[in-house]
Amino acid sequence: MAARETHARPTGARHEALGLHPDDLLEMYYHIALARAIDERMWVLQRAGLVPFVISGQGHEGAQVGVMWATDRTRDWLVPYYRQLAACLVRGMSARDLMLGLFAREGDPSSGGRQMPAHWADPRHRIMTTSSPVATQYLHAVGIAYAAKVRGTGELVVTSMGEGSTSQGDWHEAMNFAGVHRLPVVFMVENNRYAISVPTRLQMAVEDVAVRAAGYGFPGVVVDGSDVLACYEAGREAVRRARAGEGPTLIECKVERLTAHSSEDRQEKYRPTADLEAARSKDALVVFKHYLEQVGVLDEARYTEIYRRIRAEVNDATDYAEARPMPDAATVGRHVYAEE
Ligand SMILES: Cc1ncc(C[n+]2csc(CCOP(=O)(O)OP(=O)(O)O)c2C)c(N)n1
Ligand SMILES: [Mg+2]
Repeated sequence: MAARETHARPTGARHEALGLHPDDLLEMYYHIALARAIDERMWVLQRAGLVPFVISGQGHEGAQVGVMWATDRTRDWLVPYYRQLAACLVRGMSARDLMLGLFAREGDPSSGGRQMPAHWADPRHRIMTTSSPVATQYLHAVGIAYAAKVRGTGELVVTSMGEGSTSQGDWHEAMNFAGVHRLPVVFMVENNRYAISVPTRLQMAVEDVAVRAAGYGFPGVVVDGSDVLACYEAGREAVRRARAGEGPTLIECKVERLTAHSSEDRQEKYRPTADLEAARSKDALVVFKHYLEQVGVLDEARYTEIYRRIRAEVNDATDYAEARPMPDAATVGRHVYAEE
């Protein structure tokens, strides 16, 4: 984290009540903007035929950065889902790491170039591998949280998924087990109102996923995912509860999916244009920038500097990953069959 150069006087602004320094806010904004820039570059590379597939975190970044900012990046765990590019950046993965995975190159920390894109993992940063069947990550998170509790390590686990995935039995089993054993886990649901083309009203008979937490004996809260500070505040309280042995919390962030489900989807087939336009007005990247300008933390010079840094990082990561070799063909059986 950058040295604290800013010494603004107290103004009664929301971030001050949360104990966030202006330099924290700038770092949070940088992570949101970097995630967006990497994601946008991924689409360009996919459309150019250089990489096979993209599934986007665009519209989810503010919620992820807000909640993750409340965790301890040296000891807590993340069991991510495919839209959590921004969460992985907060945990310490670099633009190069992410691009290595996209290009499936040697040295990709997620899988050594073996998994499809967006199946994030990084043992160096306690990011557990993302499984393709949705909702399995909640079970993995609960297993890690159970181990942390038994061992008394004081660690906690954050995991996340979309609202559609909460229809899976795995989700309910994980919620129940975590509630019974009061496990140190922060459950996120990133509710973007669609599961591919299926809208929420065809997926569940309640308005908010969060109400279901009551059935498992712990709190569920709804947060506006475009409000980064509100997400941070919810994350902080969930982390406090987990650390104090009070058990899990479910944080439902209402977010917007700003792209099609993936590069294999055409959302204009099922999503009205007005719906997408309304979503764009709830983009945390824009909303948070306005906040930072209002409280005098972000000015033209800082903004230009942040984007100069981001452009350089994304260009470097793209060139670096593209130039790396493919994994050695002789290692094709690694992690599948035992090696001599
Ligand atoms: C068990 C399982 N069923 C179906 C799929 C195919 N699938 C991948 S993503 C997805 C939609 C998930 O929607 P949601 O949980 O709302 O997450 P979002 O993509 O909207 O963030 C589906 C059905 C899968 N990967 N795993
Ligand atoms: Mg969804």
